[in-house]
Amino acid sequence: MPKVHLLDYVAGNVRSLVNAIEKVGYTVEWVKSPEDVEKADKLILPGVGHFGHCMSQFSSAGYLPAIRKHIESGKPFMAICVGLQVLFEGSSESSIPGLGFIKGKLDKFDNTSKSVPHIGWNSANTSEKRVYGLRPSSKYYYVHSYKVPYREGELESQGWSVATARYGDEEFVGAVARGNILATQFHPEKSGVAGLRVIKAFLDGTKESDAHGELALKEGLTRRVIACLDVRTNDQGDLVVTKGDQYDVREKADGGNVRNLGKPVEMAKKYYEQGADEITFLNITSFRDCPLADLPMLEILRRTSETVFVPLTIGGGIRDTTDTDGTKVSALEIATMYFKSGADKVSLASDAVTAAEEYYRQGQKLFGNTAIEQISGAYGNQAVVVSVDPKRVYISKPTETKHNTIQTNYPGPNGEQYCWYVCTVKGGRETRDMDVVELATAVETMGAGEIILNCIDKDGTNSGFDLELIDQVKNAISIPVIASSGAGNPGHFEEVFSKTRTDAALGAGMFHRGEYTVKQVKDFLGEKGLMVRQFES
Ligand code: 1PR
Repeated sequence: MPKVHLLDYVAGNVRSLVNAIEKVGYTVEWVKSPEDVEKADKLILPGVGHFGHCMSQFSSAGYLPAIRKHIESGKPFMAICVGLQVLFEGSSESSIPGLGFIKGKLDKFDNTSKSVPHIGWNSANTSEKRVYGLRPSSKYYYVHSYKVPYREGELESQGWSVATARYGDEEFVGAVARGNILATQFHPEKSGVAGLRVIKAFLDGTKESDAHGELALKEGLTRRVIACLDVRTNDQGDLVVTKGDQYDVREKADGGNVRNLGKPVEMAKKYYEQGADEITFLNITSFRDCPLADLPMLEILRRTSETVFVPLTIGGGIRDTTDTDGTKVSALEIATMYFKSGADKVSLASDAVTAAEEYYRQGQKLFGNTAIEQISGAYGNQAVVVSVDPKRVYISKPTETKHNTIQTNYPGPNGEQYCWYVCTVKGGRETRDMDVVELATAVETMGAGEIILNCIDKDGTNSGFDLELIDQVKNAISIPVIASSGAGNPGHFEEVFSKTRTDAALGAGMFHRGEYTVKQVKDFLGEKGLMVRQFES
């Protein structure tokens, strides 16, 4: 098989990129030192995390002259995400200058009217020719807070072909190509078949093809539909996808066995092929008493990332831990194991609540020692999700509590008109004196990039999402929120997208029980005029 060289300078999920390259018929050779760059014919620069961190990693390892030489020699060069960003002159994210191959600077998305980071599937519109297999009708997976603003004609006058995307009212650069260079702000390795096509076109050297008269669509971000798999070992010791009713995963009949809905890797693939925009795995029992290196979720991620080319999130048990042999292992080290196995994001729940309690105890000061700060510092905010497990506490009037309350249209058992949402830990088994607004704002400050907003009252009820909860949290933070718990039919997805400002919506039981497919949900959203990405085969 023909070879491509990949620069091994970043932490993060490079496994998916390797899998994607292999999928299109190439093998990967790692570049581990500047000398190795000379051996490369085709070179790919992956990128995650912070602009300045990325540039300083480069220069301290002595890569800059070697990369410059490779590019100037005219050999094929591809850069992804932060890889694209460092080709520019600089970014407001850092005072360290970029490589300056392309004129222009990055700035941050405006978060006054939309969530930042920009996470999800968006366009890469090219105006005339189809560049490296990019199609105006396809969607690509983006995850970033900083962007190159698009100003018509500016890059084109320097000879670049430009693909653009729109987020809110901001138009930005999705990809650029010129001569031997292709750089994408989106992650082609996470963009399903559309992304694989771009990687293949680059590796095959197919720079341009006709656009076949497709219209360049100007719309932006699609509605993200996520399939969530709660995973645990059942009483027979098998790893199964399960699903609780208000977090109770044991059958009412059938001897109280753990509900077994299928095998994690197979089900993830099925949802990918139905068009799921992301897959989330929650390890709901954290597999106690197992050496960390053997964590079954590592194997699940490795296998899933071979066939599933959309973002994978893993949650459960991400906290400072003592291994079975007594070795202390930090949450950051556990997260690193997951990223290396194919995860794009890690999700923290109980540990986030403990960290938030400490944050308030210390007078809302940060010391850099929480798992959220450490993981987001190393891998970027976009890699850290906090999964929140709240439940309703009803009260007659707001003065009964110091917590953030709402007036509810669904009164409590004694006709209470108000409620607040208490945070829980350990899968809902313990409550804490903290409300969901306090938790969400604290973890946003610590560097979380996204919230999975579960709701214990709604979980497994098939009665729709808790719109009041989602409104309360959306009004408090500006990072993206994934609505979770209660989805029972496609109409519930339409409802949450049209009545709240949620950034994504997640379903579990209705998919696992085979009541609806992800495709049916997306078709329904499409019929209702909401933009979705459809699976490309
Ligand atoms: O505390 O960091 O070890 O993380 C544990 C993780 O496991 C948390 O994210 C927590 O939400 C999850 N978890 C723990 N126990 C359970 C349980 O069900 N017994 N599952 C559990 C949470 C909630 C959702 C679910 C939606 C949608 N599952 O993710 O998939 O509610 O369900 P639906 O569409 O069928 O209504 P840590």
